Amino acid sequence: MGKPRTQHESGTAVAEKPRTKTPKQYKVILLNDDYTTMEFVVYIMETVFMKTPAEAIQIMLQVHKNGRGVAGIFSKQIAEAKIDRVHSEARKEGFPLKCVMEEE
Ligand code: TYC
Repeated sequence: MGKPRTQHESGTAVAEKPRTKTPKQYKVILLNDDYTTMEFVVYIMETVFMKTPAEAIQIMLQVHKNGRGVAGIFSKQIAEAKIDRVHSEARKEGFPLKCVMEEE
């Protein structure tokens, strides 16, 4: 589907400015640290980001080796909610685990 077109005075069809915006997407990036256990990171990947056990381990290892990794891509509101959940569950367990969001 193309942009809506309007008939200009000249007779030439010109594109209208779009009236709706496609919502921006945000990457949730998980950061490595030396204190959070691998087991807890895998648990977070499975429960907050709905990864399979195999995917959860793969992402955790990627973050452990490279310092950061993408946990998922979401709308702003969902990304913020997931980050809050990760931080509150981690603090409850005494882990410094941190994640940040980046516009796609
Ligand atoms: N580096 C941590 C350890 O060796 C494991 C870890 C992985 C921590 C990923 C955070 O986002 C993270 N226990």
